[in-house]
Amino acid sequence: MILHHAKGSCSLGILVLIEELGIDCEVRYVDLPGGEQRTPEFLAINPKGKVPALIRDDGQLITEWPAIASYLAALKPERQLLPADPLGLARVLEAVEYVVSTMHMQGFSRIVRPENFCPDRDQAEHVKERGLEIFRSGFDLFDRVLEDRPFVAGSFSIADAALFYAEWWMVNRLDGRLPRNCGAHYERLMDRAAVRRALDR
Ligand SMILES: N[C@@H](CCC(=O)N[C@@H](CS)C(=O)NCC(=O)O)C(=O)O
Repeated sequence: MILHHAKGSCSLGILVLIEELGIDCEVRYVDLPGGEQRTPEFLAINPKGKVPALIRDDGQLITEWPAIASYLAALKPERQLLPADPLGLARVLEAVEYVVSTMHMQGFSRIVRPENFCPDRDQAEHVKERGLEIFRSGFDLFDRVLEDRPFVAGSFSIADAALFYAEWWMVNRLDGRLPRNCGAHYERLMDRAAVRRALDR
């Protein structure tokens, strides 16, 4: 398998899962600030021009964070990173969707790419502020979830890898202010050997 990955991007969460699951996977780095994702060479790999992009050994491409994470978890069902029971499955997927669709795509994207939301440059600060509000309210929500448990769905799951990449952004790319339980969750993840290996790759 090959993971097309960019350091400091949401594909960090996928790399965490690859390390957690012990999956043999080559990592190919994509230079997002340099615009490599828009080159004909990369678009031939992933026409969406995004990371993460996973290529199976048979050449099939899998895109979209929730789909890649679910696929990887399903390769090692014994690890239960995606619960088998219907309610547990729903809880994990609703958390993943919220991180990816709301916190990332509606919140963080407004902060780093305000021009994608409003072409008027005068409005950029307003768009960024709204993005930060959305991003922060996501952490407030997870902070309540994490009040009585170490991981989003009780035990470690793909939802924790999703929340981790958002927390990593808050700590390393924004002002670092995470509410108490999310801060503890971030430290808990940083203490995991698999997470350290993912960050070192
Ligand atoms: N919906 C996609 C979002 C992926 C995404 O936005 N990736 C960002 C990095 S965090 C990217 O590749 N950005 C490059 C660009 O938009 O030019 C997913 O869930 O995988």
